[in-house]
Amino acid sequence: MMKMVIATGNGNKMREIREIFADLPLEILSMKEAGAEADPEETGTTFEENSLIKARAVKEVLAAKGAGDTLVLADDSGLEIDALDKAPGVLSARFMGHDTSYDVKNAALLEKLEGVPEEKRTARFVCAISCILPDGTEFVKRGTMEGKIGHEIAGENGFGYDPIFIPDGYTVSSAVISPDEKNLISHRGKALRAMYQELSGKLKKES
Ligand code: ITT
Repeated sequence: MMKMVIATGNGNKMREIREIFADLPLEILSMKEAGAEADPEETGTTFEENSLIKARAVKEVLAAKGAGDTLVLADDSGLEIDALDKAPGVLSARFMGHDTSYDVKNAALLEKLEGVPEEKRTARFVCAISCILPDGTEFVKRGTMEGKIGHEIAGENGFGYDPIFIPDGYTVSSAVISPDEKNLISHRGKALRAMYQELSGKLKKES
C-alpha cells in the first residue's frame, strides 16, 4: 500500500485527517512515525504558501532517506478575526508564543474584542491542505468555516481557538459540538474532502 506522510506535529489534525481518509488505500503516518520530522520556518503570508513550505520540507527529508515514493500532505490553518484585521491569521499557532496556553490566548482575544458589537465579531477558520505526489506534482485545497467570536470560553471538545468560535447556524462554540459534527462543517473537513475527491480519482487510475 502506498504511504502517505502527514507533515504535522499536531495530534488533533492527525486524528481528523485519519478519519476522513480512512477508506483510501493509503498507509497514513505522521512525520514522526515516518522518521521524517521537519520544522521549517513558516515564512509565507498565506495559508497556501505555508502548507506548501511544510509539505516540501518533509518531502525533502523523505527523499534524503530514499523514501521519495511517498505521498506527503500538509495542513496550514488558523483563525481570522475581521475586527482585528484578520489576526491572528497565519500567525495563529505563534500568537502570544507557541507555549502559551489556549486559555490565555482565548482570554486575550476576548478582551481585545470587548465592546465590539455582535455584527462586527465575524471570524472564520481557514485551512489550506497541500499534497505532493511521488512524481513531485503539487496541489492545494482550501476550506473555510464562517462564524463569530463569542463572549466566553466554552466547551471541552476540539482544540486551539474552538472554545471562543461560534460557527454560523450554531449558538454554541465549536468546542461544544461533537468531533463528528465539527468534521462535517469545519474548514479542515471541507479542504480534506476536496483533497479526498482528487486523491481517490488519482489512486484509482494508478491501481
Ligand atoms: P503543524 O504546523 O505541526 O501542523 P500547528 O498547530 O502549529 O501544527 P498551524 O501552524 O497550522 O498548526 O497553526 C494552526 C493553529 O490555528 C492551531 O495551532 C490552532 O491554534 C488554530 N486552529 C487551526 N485549526 C483549528 C481548529 O479546527 N480549531 C481550533 N483552532 C484551530
